[in-house]
Amino acid sequence: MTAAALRHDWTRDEVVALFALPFNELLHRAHSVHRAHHDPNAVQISTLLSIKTGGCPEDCGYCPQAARYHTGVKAEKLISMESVVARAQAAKQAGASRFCMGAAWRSPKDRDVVQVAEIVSAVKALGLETCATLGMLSGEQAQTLKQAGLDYYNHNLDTAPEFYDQVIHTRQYQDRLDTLEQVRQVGLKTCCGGIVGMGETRDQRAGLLQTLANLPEHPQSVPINQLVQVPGTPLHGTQALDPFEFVRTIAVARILMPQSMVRLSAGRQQMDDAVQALCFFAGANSIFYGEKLLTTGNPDVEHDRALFRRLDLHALEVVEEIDTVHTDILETEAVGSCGQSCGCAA
Ligand code: SAM
Ligand code: DTB
Ligand code: SF4
Repeated sequence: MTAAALRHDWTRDEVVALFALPFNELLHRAHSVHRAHHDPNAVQISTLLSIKTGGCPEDCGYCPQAARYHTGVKAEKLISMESVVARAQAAKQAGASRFCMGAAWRSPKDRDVVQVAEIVSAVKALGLETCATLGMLSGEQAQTLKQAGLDYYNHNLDTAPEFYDQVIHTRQYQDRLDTLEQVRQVGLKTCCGGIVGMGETRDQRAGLLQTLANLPEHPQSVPINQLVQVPGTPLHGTQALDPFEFVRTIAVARILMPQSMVRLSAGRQQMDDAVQALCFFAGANSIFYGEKLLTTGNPDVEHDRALFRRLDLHALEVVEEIDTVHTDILETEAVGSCGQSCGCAA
């Protein structure tokens, strides 16, 4: 399959029809799109750190960091630049190419953004790509972060517009779209996706992906999270999603946003290795790597290394828009951009 033109005019019916394809047909189509745009054996590695944990005033029904739910997460202040840099250094040594910093804010104060901007510059100086997720931003705040060297801003739409008010009541869908617009305006790349397994219908899963694909630009990174059910949150006890429906969601995301990195995000610890393998076949090409997400667990590093070996996957390092392969950490072969282990410099 050759690379197709990017579309921003998907109808709900078209997206629902993709979900409804026979499973093997859907995976074949998604994998064909994947191969036309990406090395099918390369997976980008991001490490996540919570730089300001808990005590959030929002009421997101899935989130252990909302102050109003009794989840056992202790509210903490913004951590020091030294601690972040030490964790970023360790992440780089462990093989991560991107370091993502998350803060449990509804929207940061200007003085918070100044502090985070200093942290971003220090992490960037280590040679890592930087990503931050701090809540809603003004245009000026986005500009401050851009100038500090931030590469990506993560701000998820989380679900379909029509399901949003069943999950979150303290802000509107439009607020999320507005922040994404500010972020794009200053030239930051967007990392934007959502959560599945929150009790939404298939039509609503299609609605999330339709909205993401119809944004003015496809988000460069699309994190697809499976709800991590945390006791004390309103969504704890929601009926779990059929794993094959999760794989379908990844496949449809790949078809709709062919050039984006589709990240198999939260929920991997609860996911069977075989399901993860299907997700990589269906077009997922990015993961969070490291034992913790923000407050919940992620697979052990050793487990992920073994999974990469079993599936012959290698870590992708992105250097100045040119994809190269990270060879030293995850015990992979050097691969030229021709996609083969032939030792060529292509
Ligand atoms: N406070 C900021 C915000 O909401 O944009 C940034 C941090 S927030 C924790 C980042 C994202 O984590 C959320 O948008 C949501 O998609 C994801 N998330 C939070 N709790 C989750 C859970 N229990 N399971 C899966 N994803 C979750
Ligand atoms: C995203 O889409 N998933 C990450 C990251 N962006 C910030 C967060 C997942 C959080 C899972 C729950 C927790 O660990 O607190
Ligand atoms: Fe706060 Fe973000 Fe959690 Fe919502 S998802 S409660 S905004 S930390």
